Amino acid sequence: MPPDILGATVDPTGTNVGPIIAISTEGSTAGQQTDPAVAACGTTGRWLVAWLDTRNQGTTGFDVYAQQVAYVGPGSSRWGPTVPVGAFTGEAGPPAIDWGPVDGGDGEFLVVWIEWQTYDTAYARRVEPDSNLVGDPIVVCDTSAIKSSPAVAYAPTSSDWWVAWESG
Ligand SMILES: [Ca+2]
Repeated sequence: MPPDILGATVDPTGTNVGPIIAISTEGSTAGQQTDPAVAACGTTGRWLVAWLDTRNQGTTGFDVYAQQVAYVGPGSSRWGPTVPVGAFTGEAGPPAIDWGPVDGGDGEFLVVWIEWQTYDTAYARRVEPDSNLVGDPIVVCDTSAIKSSPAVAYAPTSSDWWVAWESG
């Protein structure tokens, strides 16, 4: 069986683990879903899970998709649509993700990944807490160095994102 993305809530003491749910539901019908990353929205309480996806391997190769999950107490369930965060014709690498209160409302998630086209490019994509994608993917770094292992965090004091990756 090709890999899918599963998840579960775990309470702070680790004594109560919620039911395991399917976050990607393509299973054996549409490629492989691997390498998940997750962040929580500080206002809605929902999580956004992003992963590497080969559902369109014949056309766009490795892509990054994302799906929100809501707490339903106890446990969790899928919320809203699965969205294509990065679906270029090149090969995407595993994503990283964080959430920040960037707009004074429900904030935004930022998903980052490395994309191989003719060389490696570090990309970021803004995702709103209703799963809308904001604008086009943002080019963070397009030098010709080999890149991998992106990471991202939000800094509330400066209202900036910090993106890091392995280079060379
Ligand atoms: Ca792709």
